[in-house]
Amino acid sequence: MEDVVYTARGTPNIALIKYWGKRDEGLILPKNSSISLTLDGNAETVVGKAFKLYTTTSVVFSHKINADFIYIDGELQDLSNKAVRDRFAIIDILRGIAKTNAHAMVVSKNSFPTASGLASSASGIATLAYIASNALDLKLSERELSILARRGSGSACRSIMGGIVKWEKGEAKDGSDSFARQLYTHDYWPELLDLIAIVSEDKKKVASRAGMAQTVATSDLYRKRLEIVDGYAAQLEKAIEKKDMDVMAEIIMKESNSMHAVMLDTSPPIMYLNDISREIINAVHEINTASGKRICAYTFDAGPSPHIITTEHEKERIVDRLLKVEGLQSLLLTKMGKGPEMLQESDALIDKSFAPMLK
Ligand code: 2P0
Repeated sequence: MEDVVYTARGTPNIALIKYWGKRDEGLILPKNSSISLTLDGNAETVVGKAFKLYTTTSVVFSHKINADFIYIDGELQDLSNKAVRDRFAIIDILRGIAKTNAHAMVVSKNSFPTASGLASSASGIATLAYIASNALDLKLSERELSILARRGSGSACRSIMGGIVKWEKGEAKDGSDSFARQLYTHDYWPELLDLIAIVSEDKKKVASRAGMAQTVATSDLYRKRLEIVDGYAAQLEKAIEKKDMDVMAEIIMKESNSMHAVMLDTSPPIMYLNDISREIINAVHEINTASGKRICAYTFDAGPSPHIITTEHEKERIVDRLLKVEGLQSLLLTKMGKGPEMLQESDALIDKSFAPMLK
């Protein structure tokens, strides 16, 4: 399998029950279980700049390369830096499984702004785990792939599969029971939509990895969150089973607020939301109050841009309201997607002489 360029694309996920805090920093084991929707990369632009939500990654393992080279959005990653090396530890793990010492050339590009709170690390690391294991012909199970992706970035373990996904926190010290599994396929609830209201494309000031460690170390409110969050997950699973948007919306919003509350309780406080985020929070509550039931919910990642979860039937009135928000940069519409997929040779980002094509 060596010396052949393989290419795949994957997509971000949006957590409805959030992962924020590790019980093991090295193995990336979470304090609580989390639930997410894997997104369809083929987002529609309602207004503003057109984005698709794909990470496309090409990889080749070869003895003709004298070191590992990893390019993300045209930038060569500095593998002499330990934090960067840790992100890409899965290359070494895979080499160990495949019993090869071939070096890897990886070229990856996001069709959306990196590190703006749009889960580029989930999408990027999940796609890398998927394509690098394929390139080495390892035929890993979804469970093994999820554990592998987790080693690069926690939330990446959920982007290995499509639809509605649960990352079970697990109990084992070695992380062998901490992986994501699919609760429902992408077509379980075709009317379910995600409207992504982009309110800023700036790079975030506090990286999730450092931020969550700081929360675990300093937030008292965080202990309370850990008592509550698994209960939210169980309630959400039931609401999803019944396709009960009213109950689901309440849990999704409370859960997002819970995470941002412990961020604020961190010392020094972590504040990802801005005035436009807060205006959208109010708008969503206004819409729900006027409807007499909850028809939509906001949820924020580690960034100021909300995802508004709703259904096709309610789309127009919510879009109309969001378009009135001053400062909204783009509005994207997507739904659940299928997870990573192989692409053709013609989509490769590495040419036949192993030169990166930074297109
Ligand atoms: C999540 N986030 O569940 C939460 C919600 C951000 C807010 O997972 O240190 O990039 O690589 O495991 O996965 C972002 O954290 O952190 C994240 P690491 P990751 O989606």
